[in-house]
Amino acid sequence: MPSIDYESAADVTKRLEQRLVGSLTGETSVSRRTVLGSLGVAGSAAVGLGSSRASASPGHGGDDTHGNFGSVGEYQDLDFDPHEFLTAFNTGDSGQDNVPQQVYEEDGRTVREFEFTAVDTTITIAPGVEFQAWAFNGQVPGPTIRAVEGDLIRVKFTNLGRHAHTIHPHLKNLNPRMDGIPQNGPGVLETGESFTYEWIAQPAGTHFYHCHSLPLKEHIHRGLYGTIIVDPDPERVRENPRDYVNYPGPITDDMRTRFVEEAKSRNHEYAENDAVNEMVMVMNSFDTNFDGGNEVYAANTRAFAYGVGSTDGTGNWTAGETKRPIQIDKNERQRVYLSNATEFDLINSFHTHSQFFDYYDHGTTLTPTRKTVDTIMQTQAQRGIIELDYSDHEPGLYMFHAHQSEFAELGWMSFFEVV
Ligand SMILES: [Cu+2]
Repeated sequence: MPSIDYESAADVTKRLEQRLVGSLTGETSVSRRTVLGSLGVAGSAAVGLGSSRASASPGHGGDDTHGNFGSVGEYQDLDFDPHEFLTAFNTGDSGQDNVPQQVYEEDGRTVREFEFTAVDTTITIAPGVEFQAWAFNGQVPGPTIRAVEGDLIRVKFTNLGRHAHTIHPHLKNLNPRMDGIPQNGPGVLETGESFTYEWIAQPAGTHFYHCHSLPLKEHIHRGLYGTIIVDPDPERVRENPRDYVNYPGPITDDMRTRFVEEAKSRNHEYAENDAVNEMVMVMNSFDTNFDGGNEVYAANTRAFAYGVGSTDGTGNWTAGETKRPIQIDKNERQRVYLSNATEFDLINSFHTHSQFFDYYDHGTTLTPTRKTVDTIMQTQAQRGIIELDYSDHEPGLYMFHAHQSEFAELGWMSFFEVV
């Protein structure tokens, strides 16, 4: 048997997506069991896709199941691109067009200022499948904020949604007014209200922000969350190396030098960081029928967005193709900032095929908290850094996905394309 090739990878992506989309668009009250449990039910539900075919055959086997797929093969809403989002860091200096931002000095401190709005909007979570979301700057996940340890992050927030919202950051925050909960500071912001949050970027690591209005799970599940990356300051690392490692022994000069180098590789203002391919993945989920359980899972919102679509097999993707693996250079160090924004399920996970990786829990240490593992799990709001080395691997497709296997079948399945 050949190892996984483009055609079979595209086929498995297509089949899973077809089954998921078919069930969701055909049955308003579809449960995840419907998708996972019975292909027969999924097949009959596919009648609702807008096709006149009354007998869409059940999932596996028959080639004709694929012929019906073209109408929903592309995402309709192209405003949000999971592939662009993957590497979109808003630093104040540069970032996304829909995130007004600037960087300046104030009282000897670097300020990174961002304008956030909360809006009610419709997002696309699978081809032809929409979800009524509440979203920061119109997108789910919200924009990724990136600062350097010790900077001031200033977020001018205006609520343009129909519900009351806040922004609560998972940072070490010394001022209760800035905690973004209903009980402190400005409390919840009603429609049309504004508040400027100010947070010191600390500690270094991968962090999370989300709306903290009640009911909390609904405000998070609807889409009001995102990632804050705090780059370590190499000079602070040189002075206080112990703050960045779980290591009780003596710190030698060699170790100190190594930690400083590692910090530079994490800091977007240093050339050492250019050598690392950095990505942001937010594991999320959608309860499309609001029954308290998720029907769709994804990394960065769109089910199977990093699966395999049509290609010529050499990494050239058809124009307009929205479903494609994440292409990486095998000689480049790979770093994933991963957070878990999944509601209704206690944990989510990340598993790599044919590969082991280092994991830095919360990203707050410069040495791995787990070394050489192929699966990690994160509870809600937990996050961390995953670092991968594909230099030994042959070029080709390497799958990664949630290893709650249900989540993988319901959208959280992806590939790296190593070139
Ligand atoms: Cu809210």
